[in-house]
Amino acid sequence: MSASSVAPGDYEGIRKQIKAVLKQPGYDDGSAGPIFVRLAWHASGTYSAKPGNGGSNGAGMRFAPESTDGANAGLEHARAFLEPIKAANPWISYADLWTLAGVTAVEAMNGPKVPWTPGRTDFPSEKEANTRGDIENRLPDAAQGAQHIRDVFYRMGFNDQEIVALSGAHNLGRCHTDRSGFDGQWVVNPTRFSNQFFKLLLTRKWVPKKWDGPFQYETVVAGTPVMALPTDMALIEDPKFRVWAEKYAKDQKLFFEHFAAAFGKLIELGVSRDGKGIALVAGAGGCPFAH
Ligand code: DDH
Repeated sequence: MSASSVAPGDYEGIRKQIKAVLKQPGYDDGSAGPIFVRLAWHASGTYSAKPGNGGSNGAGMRFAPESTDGANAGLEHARAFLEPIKAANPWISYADLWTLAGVTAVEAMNGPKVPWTPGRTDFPSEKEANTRGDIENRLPDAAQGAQHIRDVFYRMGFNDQEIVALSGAHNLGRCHTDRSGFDGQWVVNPTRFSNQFFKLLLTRKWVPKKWDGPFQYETVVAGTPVMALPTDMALIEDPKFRVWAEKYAKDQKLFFEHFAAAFGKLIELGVSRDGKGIALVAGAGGCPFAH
C-alpha cells in the first residue's frame, strides 16, 4: 500500500498511516509492530545523561556508525516499512516518525497509550550526526547480567522499577539468528502486548537451550516453544528487579501504566525543545548549542 500525504502537523493522520503499514504478511509474525517498538527504543537508548548526548533526536541511525552497529541489525526493515510515509510526508522528521511508530505500534497491539510529543529534528548528514561524540556500544548486551543492565539504564537516568517495566517490551516480537544470534519469541502471541512475559519468567521451568548458538533459556507453553535471554532471567534472579517482575506478573494494569511512563520518558531523552517546541540538532537550521 502506498502512503498518502497529510497536512503538515497532522500527527493523527501520520498515526493512521503507521497503523496501515503494521500489517506485513510474510514478515515475521505478520506485523511490523514489534520491530517499530525496537526501532524507537534503539533510536533513543543511545542516550547518556553524562555527557548529555545520544537519544532519538537527530535520527542518527540513518548513518554509520549507528546504522552499522551490530546491535541495530534488522532495524533496516523497520526503517524501510516507514519510508513510504516519510516520502509522502517530508515535513515530518525521521526522529519523530520512528518514535511515533513505536508508540502507535504499542497501542495498536493492545498496549497502553504512551505519551508522545513532536518537535525532533534530523541531522542533515552523517557529518552533523557525528558531531555528537562517541555514542557507540551503548545498547545492552543480552549475554550479560543485572550489573550490566543497571550500568546501561542508570546511564540514561532510569531506576530499577523503570528498567523492569521497560524490559516487559519483550512480550513483543522475537529474536532472529541472523540479527542477534538468539532465536525465538518470548511469549505465545508475540504481537499482543500483555504481562505474559513476566508470568512465564516466574512460573515456568526454564532450561538452557541445547544448540550451537549463544546461551539462552527455553521452555514450551501449550505446544509453543518460547525463549528467555540471560538479561531477561536477571529480572527474576536479582532481588530488587524481582520485586517489580512479581508486581507486573500479578497486575497488568500497573505494568501498562509504568511501561507507558517509562517508554514515554525513553523517547524524550536528550530532546530539548525551544519556545516553539522545536528540538534543533547540529546542522538542522540553527545553532543547536544556543539553547
Ligand atoms: Fe530488546 N532485544 N533488549 N528491548 N527488543 C531483542 C528484541 C526486541 C535486549 C536484547 C534484545 C529492551 C531491552 C533489551 C524489544 C524491545 C526492547 C533482541 C532480538 C535482543 C537480543 C533481536 C533480533 O535478533 O532480532 C536486551 C539485552 C535488553 C536489556 O534491557 C537488557 C527494551 C528496554 C525494549 C523496549 O522496547 C522498551 C523488542 C520489541 C524486540 C523484538 C524485535 C523484533 O524484531 O521482533
